Amino acid sequence: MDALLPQEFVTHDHAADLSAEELLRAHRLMLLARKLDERCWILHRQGKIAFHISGIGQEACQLAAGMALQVGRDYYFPHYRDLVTVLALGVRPADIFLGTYGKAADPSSGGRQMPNHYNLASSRLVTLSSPTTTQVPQCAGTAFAIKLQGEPLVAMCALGEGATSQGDWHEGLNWAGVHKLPFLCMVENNHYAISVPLDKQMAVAGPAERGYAYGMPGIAFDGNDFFESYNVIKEAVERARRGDGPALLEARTTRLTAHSSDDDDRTYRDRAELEAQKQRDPLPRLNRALIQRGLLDEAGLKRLEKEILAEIDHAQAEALAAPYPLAEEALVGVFEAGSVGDRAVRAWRWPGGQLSSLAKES
Ligand SMILES: Cc1ncc(C[n+]2csc(CCOP(=O)(O)OP(=O)(O)O)c2C)c(N)n1
Ligand SMILES: [Mg+2]
Repeated sequence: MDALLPQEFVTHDHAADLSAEELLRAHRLMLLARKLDERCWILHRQGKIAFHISGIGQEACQLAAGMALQVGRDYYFPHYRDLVTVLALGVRPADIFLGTYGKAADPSSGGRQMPNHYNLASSRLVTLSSPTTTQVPQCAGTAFAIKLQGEPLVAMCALGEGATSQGDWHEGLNWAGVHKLPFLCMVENNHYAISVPLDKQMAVAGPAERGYAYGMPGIAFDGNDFFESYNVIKEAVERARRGDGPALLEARTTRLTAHSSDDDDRTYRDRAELEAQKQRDPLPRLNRALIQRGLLDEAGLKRLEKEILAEIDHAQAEALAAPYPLAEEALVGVFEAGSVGDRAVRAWRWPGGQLSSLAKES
């Protein structure tokens, strides 16, 4: 069974419904994510942060997901590359730096997790575990709860194509298909799982072909084209919201960096192939689209870049000035309440999404 093409799935040009303000907001978010991502690479190479994993090249489908969901109502279980999605869902640039620097006010984990494990309770952005694919059955379970409660909501998760080889993917999609859940799975197919290429991962052209086996449409689309991505994702969200069941969305995209700051992709990736992929970079494509629509010009783009860099400087300074977690509170939120060795530990609480005062049991 071949994957569906966007034109076989999309019944309405949803992107045409986006107002000029929404398009400008979307574009600003993509540019902000790109510049923030680039800053993290610089900080890593300067030895100022320990780790970074990048969304560069994958922003169009990620942004489309962030724009298609109802913020604070629908649930999103992110992929670790989803920087622009989480910004669209309300995470602040300063929060990204708080996580990257491992500061106490990091809203994801209070500086205890690796960066990129995004979490914002008030936006129903659910943190991911480091083992890949665990978010898929968690998302299916959430979609099951939504269905039982009869709410007009959806639960969406994202992951890489390599992670679809994990059993969790099968279990989550099968459950969602059997129960016809308001569930969406977006596979960001960047054709590599660290160094392992797609054709060593699966014998089909891409994960979307597997939708048929789970009883849901599998749609392969250009994940580097914001408008096509938005049309497919919005259609799938609306379909799931009205009770017409789950969808498997395969965003064909490009990883334009090494896997992470700790990877040297020159050992396994042909430079000519990478250069060719750069022609598909989603950011210049969205820049051009807005310029063609008369919403932006070259001078306006330069001004926007300057404004965004200043915003990033400000966010970075805020995070840099923030305190680190206290050493004696290192176990809080890591272990369940009780005692660990000779230490008594209290569970982590989330009043209003903020880290609570981390008092020790006496
Ligand atoms: C269960 C598990 N196995 C291995 C890893 C190590 N690991 C982290 S990312 C990754 C590659 C994932 O590739 P893919 O799913 O294609 O996502 P991408 O990084 O390309 O976006 C691996 C093997 C892990 N985190 N969890
Ligand atoms: Mg991949």
